[in-house]
Amino acid sequence: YARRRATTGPYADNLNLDVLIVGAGFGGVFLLYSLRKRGFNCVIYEAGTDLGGTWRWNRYPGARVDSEVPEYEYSIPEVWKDWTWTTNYPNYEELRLYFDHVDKVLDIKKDCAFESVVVDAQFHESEGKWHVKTEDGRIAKAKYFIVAAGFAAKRYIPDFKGLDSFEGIIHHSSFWPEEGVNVHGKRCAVIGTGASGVQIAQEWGPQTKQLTVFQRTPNLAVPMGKKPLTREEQQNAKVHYKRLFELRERCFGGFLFSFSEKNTFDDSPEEQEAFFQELWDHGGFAFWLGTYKDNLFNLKANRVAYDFWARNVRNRIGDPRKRDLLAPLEPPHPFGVKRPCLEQNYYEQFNRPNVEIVDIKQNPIVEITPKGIRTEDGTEHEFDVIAVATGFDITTGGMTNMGLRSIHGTTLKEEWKSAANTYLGTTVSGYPNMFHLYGPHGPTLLSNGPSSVEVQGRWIVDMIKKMEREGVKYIDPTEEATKAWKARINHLSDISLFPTTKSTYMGGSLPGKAFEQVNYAGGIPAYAAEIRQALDDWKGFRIVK
Ligand code: N01
Repeated sequence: YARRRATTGPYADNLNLDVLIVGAGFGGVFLLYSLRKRGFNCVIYEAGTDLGGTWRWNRYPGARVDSEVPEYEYSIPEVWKDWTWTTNYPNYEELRLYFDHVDKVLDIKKDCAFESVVVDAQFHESEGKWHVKTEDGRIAKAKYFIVAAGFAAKRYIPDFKGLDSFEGIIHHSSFWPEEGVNVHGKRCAVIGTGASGVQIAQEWGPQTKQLTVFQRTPNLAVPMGKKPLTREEQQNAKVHYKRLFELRERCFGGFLFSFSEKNTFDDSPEEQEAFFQELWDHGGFAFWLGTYKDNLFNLKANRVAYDFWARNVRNRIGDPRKRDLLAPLEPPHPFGVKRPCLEQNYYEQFNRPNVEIVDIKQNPIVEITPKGIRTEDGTEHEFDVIAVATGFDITTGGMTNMGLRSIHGTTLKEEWKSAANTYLGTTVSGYPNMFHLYGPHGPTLLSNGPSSVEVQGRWIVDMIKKMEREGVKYIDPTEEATKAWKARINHLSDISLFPTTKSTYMGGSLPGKAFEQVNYAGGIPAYAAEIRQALDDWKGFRIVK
């Protein structure tokens, strides 16, 4: 507490800043580095205890990134030139070491106040400054306020009856104990089969006495293709890095591949099979974001991809009942409208005698009991450890839960109850000089994080530079521009198959949350071009000097 009440430095009360950033993950760190370099006085407020954002919180067993080296890192040469990964898909521990390296090179932490949870923030028009309050009562003022809280800042735990009565160990995937949980010889459960649940199950299968996966919807997971990387290979590849980092911003999802130029039925069935096999063997998201360009638009075409997926996965599962639950012949939803998880040997886990699956769509969880989980059919499944991998108040939750108040006195939480509204996926009307990134209405969940963050981050830096150059006190996006952007977000989604399915793209699992697209679905290159336009002529902004 004494440290937080310092008179100078990032923990000081009454800080007066150019820029206050919330979040010390990929986005916040990039902005601190970029703005500080240009002479702005910036501080990061971070709820956690170190850099790394999602990789500090998501330390559940098996947590591993789903973008391949070197997609998932900064394009900053000082950072990549001396950094070496051990594998092409690093785990959370290695990503934390990466952030230690980033700090060593860019000296980030000296301007970070950790364990600083923002509870109230409002822009004061007369002063032209944000007043931001933390949980422990500190106040900071800043001309610019940047929310870089990420898409997974607010975890979602279903309101299961009896949740507190469980006598064993129970944790949400994004709040796993730092010291881990010993599951050897234990009876364990995983609730949820998103990327977190799949990764936990894959890790626990070989370790536990008994593992039960509670599945509501099958995850249409695809092979990760994880392999070790040597220092030499990476050194050799680094001559191409500059070009690769430019290339990733020209690819739809900010990965190093884009959709094919072809539609599915441009190819014969034999050619389709060969193409899918090539993507499958490549591993990673190639089978999703490197496939035929009509896959996410044409249900008939999508079915061809689904059938290839199901054939390949079903071959890996011995038990017919488990096979039908994990990879049904009829698609639970079109392939790729929910983000597929990258797996290594997820499906093989279900060939182990100790691994079971319960279909909670047919037989829902009715309560958590002192001994375990009771399902509708009356069975009480007994456990020592339960992992709740039920996701987040996805994408919008970070912004709606930090006490943001508009200049009209309304709260963002109330305003966004029925629908999120932004302009360009970086600003919100009524919240002048506030920018957000890797959140609502950006490419976010449809993209590789660092690519999105750098595109949006550079735009924010350029906007702030332009404002300073032109002596602007504040900017506020207009209602009209906001409506037009919302229409654009909806249009890009409505022409695709995304609205067919409830998913993290369409607002997520949280009961009562609006069913609507919360990502820009037109891809990173189109997004970058659209937001650039507003820099030329202030299009869509009210300007106050
Ligand atoms: O969460 P999710 P996540 N009762 O929302 C189920 C990314 N990520 O933490 O599909 C029972 O995806 C829900 O079922 P359903 C990831 O890509 C990336 O896994 O709604 N079950 C679903 O199975 C994603 O964008 C990485 O029917 C309930 C699961 O819980 C985001 O983070 C690793 C339920 C939630 O899945 C979140 O992923 C981890 C209920 N009441 C995460 N409510 C990598 O980089 C929900 N579910 C590898």
